[in-house]
Amino acid sequence: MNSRHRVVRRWGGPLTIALFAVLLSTCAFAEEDCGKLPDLWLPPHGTVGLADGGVSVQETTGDVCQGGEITITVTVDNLSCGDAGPFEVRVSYDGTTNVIGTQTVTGLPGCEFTVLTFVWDTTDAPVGEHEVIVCVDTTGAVTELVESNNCATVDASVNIWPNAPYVDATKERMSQVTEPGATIVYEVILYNDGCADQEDNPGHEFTDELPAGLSPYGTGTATSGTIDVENGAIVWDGAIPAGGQVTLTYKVKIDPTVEEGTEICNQGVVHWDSDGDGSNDTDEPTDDPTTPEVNDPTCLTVVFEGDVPPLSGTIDAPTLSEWGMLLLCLLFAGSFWRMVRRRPSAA
Ligand SMILES: [Ca+2]
Ligand SMILES: [Ca+2]
Ligand SMILES: [Ca+2]
Ligand SMILES: [Ca+2]
Repeated sequence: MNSRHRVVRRWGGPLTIALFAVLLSTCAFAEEDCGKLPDLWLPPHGTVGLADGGVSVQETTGDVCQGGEITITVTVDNLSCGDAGPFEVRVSYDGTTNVIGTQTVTGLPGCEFTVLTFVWDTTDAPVGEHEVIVCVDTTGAVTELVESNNCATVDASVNIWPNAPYVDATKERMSQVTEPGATIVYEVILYNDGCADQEDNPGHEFTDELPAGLSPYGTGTATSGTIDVENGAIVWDGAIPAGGQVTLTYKVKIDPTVEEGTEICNQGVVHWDSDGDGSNDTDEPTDDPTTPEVNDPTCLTVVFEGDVPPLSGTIDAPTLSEWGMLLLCLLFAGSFWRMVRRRPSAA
């Protein structure tokens, strides 16, 4: 399973954090209700300095296959020294209307915090990437110093994967020299983020129709399955296990007559089975992983080798320094002297 980068953002804002720092000193001395309004908020994950050395936890247990459970942990803090009465905490996904769960907190004294856990049964949740959001005092039961810091994003990219294959691919050019006649190596990675294996179904699982100016060259390799050339196209047949990947490597030759400056772009296509019924029904183009654009072709520009400027930072071949030359001369002179002296005794 892909472990996607998790982002925690949209927390109450810098003002709330500044206020937290100021009120922390007040809280240190607050034994009783100070007469101020309470202020509920959701301190960013890892925030230290909560009551009794507490540290804020705002996280999910991460990606699951559809039907699996995601546990969501949230920390609600009362930023002010004023006590808060009962209030509701609601966790939702992709906005505030898709409710995962609601819990009632009976009250939160000034400067105290509480940790709640919610369990998200994803049986009926849509597959794909979701944002998990938590909001406090959703019914407006508590009058607070600040009302605008009551929602936060717990996880901006938690994935629910289908119980079927979910296949995508990257295609990267591994060769630097792009002159006419040069050999170019491509590496294609086919990966299956779904929760079911992609089988070797009827028809190819991958094809790369080479554009004008490129021809297949040599034999490709695959970490599993069978790679071949068919009517000038690279083709692959095989299975991709759930959560696994297959790497294809193949070579092409740039046509010797291609003009300098020509840009040659193309993409491979994965053919996969989105509903797991044993027939490939979905085509997905490859992505060039070296560019920020998604699902973009992999390109090269034909450049004559003689025109390529030397790599910056290259160093000239080392030359002997003057001292080195002097030393070398002395060594030569020394061995010559010994040779001359030995000759009479050898005779
Ligand atoms: Ca608040
Ligand atoms: Ca096949
Ligand atoms: Ca299918
Ligand atoms: Ca790209």
